[in-house]
Amino acid sequence: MISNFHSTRLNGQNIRIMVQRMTSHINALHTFSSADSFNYKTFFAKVGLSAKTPDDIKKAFFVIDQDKSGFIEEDELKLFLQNFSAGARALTDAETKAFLSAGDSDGDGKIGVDAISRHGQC
Ligand SMILES: [Ca+2]
Repeated sequence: MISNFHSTRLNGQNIRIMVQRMTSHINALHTFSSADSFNYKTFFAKVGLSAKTPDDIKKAFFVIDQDKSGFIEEDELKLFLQNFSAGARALTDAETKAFLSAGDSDGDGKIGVDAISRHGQC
């Protein structure tokens, strides 16, 4: 048998489409269209990430982690909503900091994939 490992590798475009489909029938972004209205718990619940498997959540994480550093840094977090819709606004500084502090369990100023997975489970 020839391994099909390579055909199952993460594909950014496919993941992006998957994430967009998740949001297409739930107008989650509209809920947070005004400044400082963003709440990551409500957002995860609305897009259905709360009900996804850890693998699904990790796939979403790697879309947000644009430079593939393994962490979501403040800049990436700020543009978080634009991964779901290109026309979405950037988070405000207050929203970004609140989101960051919620996911930054060890105080290093960035969110690791494990932290995101934990959030998806709650
Ligand atoms: Ca990163």
